[in-house]
Amino acid sequence: MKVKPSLLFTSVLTSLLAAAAPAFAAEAQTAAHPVAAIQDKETPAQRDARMAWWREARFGMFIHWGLYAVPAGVWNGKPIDGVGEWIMNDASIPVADYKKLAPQFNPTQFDAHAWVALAKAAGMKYIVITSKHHDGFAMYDSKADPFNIVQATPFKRDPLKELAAEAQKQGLKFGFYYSQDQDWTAPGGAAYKTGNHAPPTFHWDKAQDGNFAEYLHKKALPQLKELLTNYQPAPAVIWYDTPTKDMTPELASEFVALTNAHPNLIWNNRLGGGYPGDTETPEQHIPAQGFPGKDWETCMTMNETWGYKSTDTNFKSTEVLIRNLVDIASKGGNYLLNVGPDATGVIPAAEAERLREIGKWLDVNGESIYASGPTPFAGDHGSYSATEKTVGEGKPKWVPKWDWRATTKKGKVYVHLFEWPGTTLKLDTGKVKAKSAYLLADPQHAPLALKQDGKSLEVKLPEKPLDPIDTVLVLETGS
Ligand code: JFZ
Repeated sequence: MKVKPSLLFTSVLTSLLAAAAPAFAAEAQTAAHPVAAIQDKETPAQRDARMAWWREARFGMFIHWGLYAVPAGVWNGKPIDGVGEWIMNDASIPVADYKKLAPQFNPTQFDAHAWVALAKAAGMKYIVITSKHHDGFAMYDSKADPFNIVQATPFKRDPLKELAAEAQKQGLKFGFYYSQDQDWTAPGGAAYKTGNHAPPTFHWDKAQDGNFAEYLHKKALPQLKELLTNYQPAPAVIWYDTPTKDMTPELASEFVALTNAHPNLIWNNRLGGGYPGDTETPEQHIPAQGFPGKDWETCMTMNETWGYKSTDTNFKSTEVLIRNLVDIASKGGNYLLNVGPDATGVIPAAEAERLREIGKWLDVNGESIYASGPTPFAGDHGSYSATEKTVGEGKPKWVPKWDWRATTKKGKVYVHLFEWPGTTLKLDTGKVKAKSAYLLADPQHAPLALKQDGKSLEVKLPEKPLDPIDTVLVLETGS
């Protein structure tokens, strides 16, 4: 994984991925992989065709939903630090006790139509939902393992089947997150270290001990096969997570052999075993320069947890969320924004409200986001802090400047004005030559007075922004 130092962020995963996947040339990849992946074999044109919908989508919904929504961040009356879906690990809950949550999980308010309609109202084009997280609980009808929502809960329904059908009905792409490596309730499944859990397994219950390859053969691979074949339409995305060093190239290749049978599938860079997958997955941050020349997707929480936590109300504002979406689009990436439904099956109101507000902005300004290209202007939009450092790594922290961003389409540059410059906007446009200008939120698209003098452009603007968060100025370049 060849990334600029500034893009590195601290985590076990990053270092493991870096160790497992040294920078390699495209031709060398095939040789290094026991099974050549689709990415090793396809032509650039085939890859463009496979990635086309994803590159145009720009905005997706991540859903973390599982048994952990029942304790919702509290165990034995004590609030547990950390993200909600990690409660089993963070509170060292024995396997047998965790499994007792299943009979308590009855999300009768779950409404696939409403969830998909909300994603659609938000302007999202795809959904990725946890089919099994690190706790090993399958949120679908799995014949491969009985610890699942159909067999182990009073709910008995397969919400993923309902969501897949709804997504198709409402025209959204649909995919599965699957924790292929960590599994804290299946013998042999891996566990990342938290607290005082001891190496080499970091298990906290003997019931977790076993053989990793056997776990893969008995549970993870059969479940992946179910997910790839039992759903109509077949999933558009498989989102792997947290590989460990136990995921050798040989073991990872067994996953690749399964996904290779699905030539339209897109999968991320978290399988392990040195397979780069299709997409870079920066988490909880937006890299300063994006990943030029690569497909990438920032995944992010709306508050500070992925899985529902009753105590976490620290929600980002709609303004921050819209600016993040624009910032990401201006660097050519996608935004996979998370919701954490509760144990009754409801997406928290604070999350739904923000999503609807983003959707209202996109209703007017979506043209500047969907299928857009990155900024035509040079330079990173921000600076490295002289005082603040990244956590753990100690590198200067990237501090974005939130004044404006730009996205592009053929013949157009969209200047997203976060800070209203007053009645005159001056821009150093370099090679970009504007022939005319208007505001996207102006239904008349009335032309704005404009003066271009070499590299510098001056546009006359109204006194007030048309949108308090982001008013989009369209520059028509004619080419
Ligand atoms: C992983 C999961 O452990 C987490 O529960 C959630 O599903 C999230 C989307 O993915 O968490 C990670 C993965 C990678 C890093 C940090 C947390 N990382 O690279 O810093």
